[in-house]
Amino acid sequence: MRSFIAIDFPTETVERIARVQAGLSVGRKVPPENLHLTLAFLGDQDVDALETLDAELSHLRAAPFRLDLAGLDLLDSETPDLLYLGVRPVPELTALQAGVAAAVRRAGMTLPRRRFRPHVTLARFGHRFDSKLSVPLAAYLAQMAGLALPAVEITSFALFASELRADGARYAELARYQLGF
Ligand code: 3AM
Repeated sequence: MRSFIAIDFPTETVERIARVQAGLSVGRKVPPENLHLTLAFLGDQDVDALETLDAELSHLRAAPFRLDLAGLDLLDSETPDLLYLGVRPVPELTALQAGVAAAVRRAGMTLPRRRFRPHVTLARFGHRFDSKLSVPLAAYLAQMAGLALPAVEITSFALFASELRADGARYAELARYQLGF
């Protein structure tokens, strides 16, 4: 099962993010039910491995925190793959991600080597970025400059399965973990 660990958001935040996406006329928008902040991408895992991981994650102790969703940005501005909402780094998020990564390793799984860059993907443009998208994208980003969303209280995170379908990814929550001591 293709799986990952992520923070998802309360309905009010999802609705606000969807309103931000509504102004975008290009790219494949992430549907509201898929909006998340990835803490760890696990790739294909069997049920036994996920059960071991579930036990590890159940023991994780991390503090709830307030997350500030900052401005919009493009991953690789020349030929962007995706548009994302930035996240103001806070020590609690860094500590949570480190704790999750340690739990994943204790469960015998390996993590991608890339550095953790917290973000919420809003839209994808595909590997062959079409330069015709540049103008509408630049206009959209200019219109959205200074975007500020209300801070969101993060009180849990979850383990998700991701099924890749022709019409996009379908996520299913496998387990949820409350933050707190
Ligand atoms: O947080 P986002 O939506 O940017 O891109 C995938 C998505 O990230 C990422 O895991 C999240 C849930 O699918 N992902 C997919 N394949 C990956 C890989 N091989 C990956 N991250 C790292 N390595």
